[in-house]
Order: sequence, then structure tokens, then C-alpha cells
Amino acid sequence: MDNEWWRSGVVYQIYPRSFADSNGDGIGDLRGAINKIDHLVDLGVDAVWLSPMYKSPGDDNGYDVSDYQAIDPQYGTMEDFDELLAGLHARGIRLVLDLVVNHTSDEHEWFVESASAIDSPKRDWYIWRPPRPGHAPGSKGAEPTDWESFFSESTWKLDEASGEYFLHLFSTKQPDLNWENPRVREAIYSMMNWWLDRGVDGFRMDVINLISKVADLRDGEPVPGKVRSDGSAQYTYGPRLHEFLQEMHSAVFAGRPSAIVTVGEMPRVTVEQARLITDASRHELDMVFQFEHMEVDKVPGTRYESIPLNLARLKGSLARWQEGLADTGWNTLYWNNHDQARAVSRYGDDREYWRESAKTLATALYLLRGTAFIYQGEELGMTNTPLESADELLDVAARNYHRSAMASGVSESAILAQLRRAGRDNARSPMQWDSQAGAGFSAGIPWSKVNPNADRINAAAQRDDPLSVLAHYRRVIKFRHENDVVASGRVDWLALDHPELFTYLRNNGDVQLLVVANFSSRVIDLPEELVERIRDAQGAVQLDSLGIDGRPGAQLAPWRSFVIG
Ligand code: ISL
Ligand code: CA
Repeated sequence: MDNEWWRSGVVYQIYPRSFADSNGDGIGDLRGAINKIDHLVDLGVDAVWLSPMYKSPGDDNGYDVSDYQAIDPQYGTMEDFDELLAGLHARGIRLVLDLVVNHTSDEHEWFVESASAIDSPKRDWYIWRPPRPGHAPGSKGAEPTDWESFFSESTWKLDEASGEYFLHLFSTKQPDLNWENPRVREAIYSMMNWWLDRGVDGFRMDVINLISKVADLRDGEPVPGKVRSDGSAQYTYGPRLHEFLQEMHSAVFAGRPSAIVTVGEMPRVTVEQARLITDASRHELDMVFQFEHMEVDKVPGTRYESIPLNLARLKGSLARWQEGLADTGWNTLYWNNHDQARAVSRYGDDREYWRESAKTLATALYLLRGTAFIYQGEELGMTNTPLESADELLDVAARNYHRSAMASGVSESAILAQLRRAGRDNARSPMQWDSQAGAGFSAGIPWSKVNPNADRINAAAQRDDPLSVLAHYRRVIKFRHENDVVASGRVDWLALDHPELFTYLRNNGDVQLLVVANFSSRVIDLPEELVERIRDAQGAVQLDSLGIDGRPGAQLAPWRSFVIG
């Protein structure tokens, strides 16, 4: 296995709870994933990123870890884990774990001990603060700062016994660790080394840019229309972030093979910050997940208030990231993960041009420069899941948002409409393996409802169909592997301001690729310059989303995309 395989590589994200259930309890598990390794081999991916399978009370589906070195019984055993790892390795597929170390579960023994007494030796493993001066614990306005959490409520929870508050940027069951404490950092690094020694191939690091907070926490910036403030300037890209990442690198990664991969999830990270973090000479991370292209269809600063996609804005954002990390650093490329609505429903057309738009999204993004991350079901064109009522909400973020928006007087129908478009449950419905009840995901009753379109959108129906979304993903992945220009070439955008075309050139001096995509559900007239380029480009038409073997003339069919080279 080559070093830096990830430059041309594709990582496949498994959200274990929704991937494959082997024992009929309705919950996906590790043995289920073991049974599906052939699917990954068939697709041709280089690595799997496994969302958390650690011991957890499951408040945030495993992103609240109560034991980093144990497998949650609902997902299986450590033997199952080792078998999955060995099974993937035997087929040449690497395994990247999800590292959730900005916070733990409140049921982690570290927190239990920390909360046990004000003078507990582990008190300063978490971030505790007394009530605001002059306020009794639990009284209105007593919280140490006025911040709103990522999950809509306050970021502080009162511990009745001690009269102090602990910080939780996510749910009340996800207390933030105190990274200022060197013993916390040592414990985390030793746990990471334990997993690497067990054979895993790297980490996707959950909200890793939040680990360094300013020392003196204070009220945040007011947000129009909101009671609570935005404190993110005090914990996103904090003063010791680079130092902590460099320390982690030397404690964990230095001296290990460079094939080990690190990717940091970083909400609000800027291109300039990402360039520093992924500059190989600084020894921090290989790459980061940025969020800008996931926010272009949202009212700024909101998670659930969607606005129509402005394609020029989306391309403008991607272009800035491609350019910003062209010489130093490295990009990730993704449309989907377990936190995002399904891209084919969001940026594509999941009705009339479902198949064509699912393919076009893949071609347009994954032939840019960066490591490609695809999320389970994306390769089938899985769509958003219908949401009928608030009782169906499963995600803690969505439930909290529903509760707080209701309390501030927003109508339930408006809230549901927002969650239908942008809620995280959209991505967490069971993987659609076949058209049976339970979608081949489970022989029992799935924990999350199966999308009713599973009878038509499923892996079994697509496996042998050369025109399927699945066949297209296989081809795109193969194309990345076989054409070095995708990993190494420069990117030159064409018609960057065009509201419907997504078009660029890739060039590494030897080879030139021309990528053309119609991101609309109508026939469009091509600019004259592009008509000529398409006519004159050297090479064959490949990866055509319509399966047409020929070059278009002056017009481009709805959601048609292809590459020439
Ligand atoms: O999903 C979001 C909004 O609904 C994001 O704000 C998300 O919370 C943010 O991207 C951080 O995500 C990561 O950490 C969270 C966890 O809930 C997510 O699943 C994880 O990807 C806390 O661990
Ligand atoms: Ca199960």
C-alpha cells in the first residue's frame, strides 16, 4: 500500500448504526459491515471512515463516547472489530476511525470522577465555572456565558451538587474536555496510539478545531433574532490549536508510516487557517473538512434556514479552496456525510433527473483536486427521507431545535419544513441494499424508518446495471485511480459565473481533462467558447451521465455531464 495513497484515493464513510444489521435488532453493527465488505471492494474505495462504534449511551449516536477503548455492545465486540479491520486489510482497504475528543459522554468515567467533587483530582479534566458573580446557581442569567450551543440550547449545565456549571458545546451529555490540562492530552494520545498499534490507518477528528478555548470565557457576539449569543470566536481556532495539533503529531504520528491519514473536521475554518493546518512542513494534519460549500444554501449563521442554491456562489467557494490549497496543503472533497441532507435532494434534482443529477454531482466534485469522501448510500443516489411529524425526529440536534424554535413561537409546520430540507436524520435512514421490507438492512424493525423509495433505489437493483448511479461511482473512482492528473493537475475554471454550468480544466503539463456539467433540469445553450473547446478537446468522452457516446453541439441536456481527456 503506497504512502499518500489518499491523494488519488476515495474514502467511504460508514455510519454503523444505519449500514447493515446482522442480528435483526434493527440496529446496524460491525458484523453487518463485515458482511458488506464485498460492496466496498466492488465500488473500489481505498479506505473506510467508520463513525463511532465505541461504548456510548447514544445521546448523539455515538459522538458521546463513554469508553474510547471498548466497542458498544449494540455494535458488537472487540473481536468483531478486529475481524472487520482484518477483513478490510485483506482486501486492500484501510480503516480510519472517528476520533471524538473535544468532548466525552457525561457517562465517561473521567467525567463521572470530575463531577464527583469540586476537589476531585479529575475536576480540571473538564471546563467548570462558578455561576456569574451575584447570581445564585440555577437562577436566570447565572450561566457563566450567554452562548448558544451547536444543538440550540445553552452551552452550560448546572451540576446541582457543586453549584458549578460545566461547558458543553454540543448536547448536555457531551461535556467539553479541558485540553489545557496536559494529563488530558496525554490520555488522549495514549488512546490514539493504542488504536494505531491495533492496526487502524488513521483518524477523522471530530470538531478538532474547537479543542483550544480562550482562558477567559466571556459573553459572545449577539445574534439577531436570538436570545443566546455566538461564542465561537472564543473556541474555534483557539490560541493553542496549532500547538496542540503539533504536539499530537509528535506524540502519536511522528515515526509512523506516512500512509496513516489524518483529517480534521473543522466547522468555520477559513482557507488561510486550513493552509497552515495542512502544510506538511508544519506537522499538523493531512487535510480538513471545511463547511463553506455546505453553507451556501443557508441563511448565514443558521443551520436550518435554507435558501435556493446559487451555483455561482457554490463554485466560487470551491474555487477559492482549490486555489488556496493548490501549492501548500490539501483539500477534501465531499457532498454528504451523516450531518448533512442528501446532496441529490439538496443540490441535485431528486425527482425528474434523479439518476442524472446524482451522477453529475459525483463527476463535478470528485475530479477536482483533493481526497474524495463519499457517504454510505451516496453511491446509490439515496435521497432525503420523508418527515411527517415531530414524533419521527431522532437526532438530538433536530429535537432540541424543534423544542427551542417552538418555544420562541415558530410554527411547527415551518420547523418541520426546515428539518425536511436540512435535518441530519435525512442522512441516517437505513442503507438501501435491496427492495425487501427493511431494505435488506435489517430482518427486524429498523431503528430509523426506511425511505419508501427503497423499492426502486437500492444496491441490488443497480449492481448489474451499467447505467446505474452505482456503476457511475465505480467508474469515477476508477478514473481517479487511473488518471494522475486528478491528484496532481492544476484546476482552471471555465464560465465560473455561469448560473447553471459547472466546468473546469485539469492540467498537469502532460494531460488535459475538460469537465463539463449542466447543474440544471433544463436544456442550456453553451457559451460559444465552450462549444469550441468541447469540439476541439483531445480524447474520448467519458463518464457521461446520460451514457451518450458523443460530444454535444451548442446545447447541453438537463444534468448532462462528462469529461473529455
Ligand atoms: O450537524 C451540524 C448541525 O446540525 C453541525 O453543526 C455539526 O454539529 C458539526 O458539524 C459537528 O459535527 C460533529 O460533531 C458533533 C456530532 O453531532 C456530529 O455528528 C459530528 O459530525 C458532536 O460530536
Ligand atoms: Ca444489530
